[in-house]
Amino acid sequence: MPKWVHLCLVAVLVAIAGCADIDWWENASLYQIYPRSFQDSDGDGIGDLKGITSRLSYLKEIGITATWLSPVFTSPMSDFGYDISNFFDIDPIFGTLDDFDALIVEAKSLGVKIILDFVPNHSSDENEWFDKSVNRVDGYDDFYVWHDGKVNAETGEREPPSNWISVFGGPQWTWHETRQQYFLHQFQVKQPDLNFTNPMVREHMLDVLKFWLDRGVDGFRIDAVPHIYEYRNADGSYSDEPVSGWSSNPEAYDYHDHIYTKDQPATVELMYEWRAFLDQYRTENGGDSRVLLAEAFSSVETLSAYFGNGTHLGTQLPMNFQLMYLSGYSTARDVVSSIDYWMNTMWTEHQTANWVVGNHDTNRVADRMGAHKVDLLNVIVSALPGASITYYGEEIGMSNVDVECTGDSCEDRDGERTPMQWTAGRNADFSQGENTWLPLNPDYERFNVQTERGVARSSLNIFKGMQALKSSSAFQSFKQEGGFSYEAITNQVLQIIRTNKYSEEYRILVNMGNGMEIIDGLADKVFEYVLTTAYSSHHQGQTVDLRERILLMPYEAVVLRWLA
Ligand SMILES: *[C@@H]1O[C@H](CO)[C@@H](O)[C@H](O)[C@H]1NC(C)=O
Ligand SMILES: *[C@@H]1O[C@H](CO)[C@@H](O)[C@H](O)[C@H]1NC(C)=O
Ligand SMILES: *[C@@H]1O[C@H](CO)[C@@H](O)[C@H](O)[C@H]1NC(C)=O
Ligand SMILES: CC(=O)N[C@H]1CO[C@H](CO)[C@@H](O)[C@@H]1O
Ligand SMILES: [Ca+2]
Ligand SMILES: [Ca+2]
Repeated sequence: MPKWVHLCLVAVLVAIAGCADIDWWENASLYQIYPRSFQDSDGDGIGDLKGITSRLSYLKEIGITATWLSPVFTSPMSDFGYDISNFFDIDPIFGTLDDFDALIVEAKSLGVKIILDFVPNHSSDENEWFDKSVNRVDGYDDFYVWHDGKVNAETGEREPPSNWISVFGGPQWTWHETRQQYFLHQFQVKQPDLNFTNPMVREHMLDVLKFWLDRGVDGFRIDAVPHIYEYRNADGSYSDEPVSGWSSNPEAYDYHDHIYTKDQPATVELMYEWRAFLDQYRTENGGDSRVLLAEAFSSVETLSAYFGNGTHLGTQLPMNFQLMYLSGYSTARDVVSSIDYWMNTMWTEHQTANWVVGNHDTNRVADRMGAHKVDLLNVIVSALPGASITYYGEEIGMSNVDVECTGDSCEDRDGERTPMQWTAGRNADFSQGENTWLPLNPDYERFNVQTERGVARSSLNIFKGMQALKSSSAFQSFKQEGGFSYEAITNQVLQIIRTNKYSEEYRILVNMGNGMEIIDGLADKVFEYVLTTAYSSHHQGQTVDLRERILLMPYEAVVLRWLA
């Protein structure tokens, strides 16, 4: 049985505002830019803000509502900007505050929203706050998580307060000679954790949010949300975390079950606090809703609490990574399970959905699932209700590069961070310089924006076609009359149906498998092909009688329409 979800009914019960009103983020097409790799404007081989500004019209072209930028703040770049030394400024690598203001002006004139990456889980150890805390400057004493450690009863030696292991491996506690205490760092040593139970820390963070809101940003993507709080015993000591059984390496993060350092209940309250702050800001300053995206690799139940609990609103977009766990072997039934995992909880409780396709920490779809499935995933996320979140380059089918790791400036996540492929020209037009900070994928002469604009069923044109459908009346109506359904009609064929009150009906069929599929008697109507992918033997405008049969080629996706 298909899973039909009639939304108007639910929405009417929930919101007096009525089911026709949806806020911009509810069905947004979001796009993540990794600033080092999007566009270089000054020839140093590293992408920057001026570069992004010069490419914003491209986002408009492909139907993007809002883009979120990985960190551009001042940083010693020990973790590529996820270690912030000044939350109130732009790193010179990326430009200046003036460049940022110019970016906002251009974005506003194009109608593309800008979301900034916000990294509250820690600061850089080169941040002046840390320096003040080390030296116990009045008010900053408790800004970070300090502890004397404990004394080993047998040896009499000093030991860290607990056995906690950092996300990148090795102890979470490091001794600080000057202050003569341990400090906590859930990530690198150069990333000391802030003490979020300290109201002054929270106030400083709200100052940061306000600073960027005043400069015109539309929201924030909050990094590493589950790691914000740690559990401390009433007597100020810390308990050891139990062995998880998932790893045999005692130095590895997975060696422990993180019951004291992840998903602490106070995290949810912090999300409510920030949401209230953004809503208040909007009340005072007008404009569209400001949004929070939360990066949280947590259970859907935890994400549900982030979204809100009935009395409090939280992050509008707790990011849904389910589709990122699919592999090359995933069948249509697997896709349905991934969709179910979210819909059964988040849609049922909050009528909200978002679908992340990729990010800067995970292999690209072409590598995770295979190059022939890039378009399939792009079709699926646009066909599902809610917001889609695309990592730059996925719309043209970019793939990972085997980056050879030499020196300390590269790491294993570089493969999916290579420069954006704009044209078949030198450096793919990413940079006019001699070298680029990471090598370009040698396939850029084939997979690039300019070339793909001219190829009828290129990844780019399929992406654009799906964006156009997503914003069309049938796809907008997901909270109005009508609804949508999804099911695996065979082991390998996924069907998504979208209908609206104008009696339009769309059927999206996706063949995840490498075999041809023939489906008999799927519906009692004749449909028209409105979009077909590269492996398809049919073209836009042709019709198919679903009372008889439809044939799907391996890895083919089609969008069919029936008009009463
Ligand atoms: C965090 O700061 C508060 C002061 O606001 C203090 O009571 C608490 O002990 C500090 N926590 C840690 C772990 O240092
Ligand atoms: C929602 O969360 C807040 C803050 O934790 C809490 O005070 C409130 O009671 C919760 N409401 C419900 C309905 O659970
Ligand atoms: C979201 O829906 C609105 C209408 O409610 C529509 O105008 C807009 O284009 C849709 N956004 C996207 C990205 O599809
Ligand atoms: C979940 C996670 O690891 N999030 C971020 C928190 O901070 C580290 C270190 O800066 C980042 O690398 C992570 O992306
Ligand atoms: Ca540059
Ligand atoms: Ca923390």
